[in-house]
Amino acid sequence: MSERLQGGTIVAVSTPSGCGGVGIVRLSGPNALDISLAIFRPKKNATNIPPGRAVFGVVADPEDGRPFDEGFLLYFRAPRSYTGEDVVELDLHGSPVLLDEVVRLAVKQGARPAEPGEFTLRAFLAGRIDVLQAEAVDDLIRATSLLQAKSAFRGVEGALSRKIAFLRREVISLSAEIEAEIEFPEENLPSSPDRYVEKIDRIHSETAGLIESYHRGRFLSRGVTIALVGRTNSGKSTLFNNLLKEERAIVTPFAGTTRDFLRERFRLKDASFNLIDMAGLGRPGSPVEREGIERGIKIAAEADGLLFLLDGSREMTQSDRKMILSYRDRKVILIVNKADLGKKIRAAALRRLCPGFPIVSVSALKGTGIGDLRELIYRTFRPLEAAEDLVVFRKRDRLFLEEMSAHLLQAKKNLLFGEPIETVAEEAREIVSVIARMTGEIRPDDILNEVFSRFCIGK
Ligand SMILES: Nc1nc2c(ncn2[C@@H]2O[C@H](COP(=O)(O)OP(=O)(O)O)[C@@H](O)[C@H]2O)c(=O)[nH]1
Ligand SMILES: [Mg+2]
Repeated sequence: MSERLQGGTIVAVSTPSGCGGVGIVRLSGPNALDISLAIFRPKKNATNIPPGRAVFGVVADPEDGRPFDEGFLLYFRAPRSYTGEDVVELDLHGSPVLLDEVVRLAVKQGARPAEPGEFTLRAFLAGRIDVLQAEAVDDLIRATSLLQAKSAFRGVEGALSRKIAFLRREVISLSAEIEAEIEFPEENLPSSPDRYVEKIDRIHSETAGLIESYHRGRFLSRGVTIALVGRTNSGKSTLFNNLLKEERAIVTPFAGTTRDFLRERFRLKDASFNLIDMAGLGRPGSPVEREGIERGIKIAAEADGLLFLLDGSREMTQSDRKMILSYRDRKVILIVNKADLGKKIRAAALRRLCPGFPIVSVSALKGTGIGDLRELIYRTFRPLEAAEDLVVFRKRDRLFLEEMSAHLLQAKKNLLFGEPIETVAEEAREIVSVIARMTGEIRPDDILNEVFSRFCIGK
């Protein structure tokens, strides 16, 4: 980290490693342009490089002058760049060998290889973004679904920062009122705990809303976990494979084929799901299967949603009914499988058993009804109502919010129990300092380390 806070010009390959049509080497710092022009030769002998315009040219080792690639140089003059410093991007062919060579040459010319997140750190140090926005940049890069990416982008734009700034203003105005009451007791300002309490409640409910959003954020970043449950041989593994569109799980006509559980990620539209296949519930045929069933029950208990499979070509048994009812309080889709073999289970009977659960009839083997099922899965288990929802993705931020919440509750308690008003003012000051740590306004090194060291190199 000590190195991170030093100046100088940094360089890194900013595109992912591997071959691609285009690869970008990025430099930032006072000598970004000079260093680049030692390696990059514009085709048209440009005496000055205009900022914000692509200049065509070749790259070469200054020692032998022989070009080894061609591409564009883009110059962003300070302070109008991502980092707030002079930034140059060299747009070349996406060959790792070639891009590494350009970085090596830039280092020879006096640049320093960038550490993970150092470009974004510089943007932060230049005051272009706060820590919350920097985190959002990383969330955006690492998003596993479009929904998460869209939500993270709102953070990059500063939606969470603005919300926190708003809460800060509210706390400061509360504390100003209280301070006035303390400072000028002779003016006999009416002490108004009710009004203070009301204000604290409002700030607290906004804070609690953000804390709550963290759970949705986890769905967005980790995917919603859905477990396939039902009796053995109902077709869980067949459906698992069908939903994933690959032959992942072993399928046989023998009961008890699946014992270990399988977990695979799949995407539906803008959302990401983790699907789990496991042993069929019911009476185990072997000790191995028994272990599988016990794990299965645990997995089902922890999953965010359940797909309950029934073999529709057979009558429902009493144990099927009991099993379904045991999941009464969960998010469940009831699936009547093996529709191609004729229907022994009537939807009406199922509906009576569990009025709240959506029911769909499919043939996992033939693939009929799978489109409807996908649509239903998406509608039932989709993590967010709208990408516009403000979401807190980071545990770090959740912890700060929880700290705020604790101080707010303490302040309220002090008011209600008639503690001296100074103690309430003290809580308000604590909250402002928590917010300052959260946004990076106060920035001890450990915060910087925690936030930026997890970035990719080149961002
Ligand atoms: N006819 C028919 N057979 C199916 C269907 N789905 C699964 N099966 C068969 O049922 C048997 C058990 O399937 P499997 O997926 O292993 O069930 P699991 O034990 O619940 O995982 C296999 O022989 C499958 O081919 C279906 O929709 N129609
Ligand atoms: Mg199976």
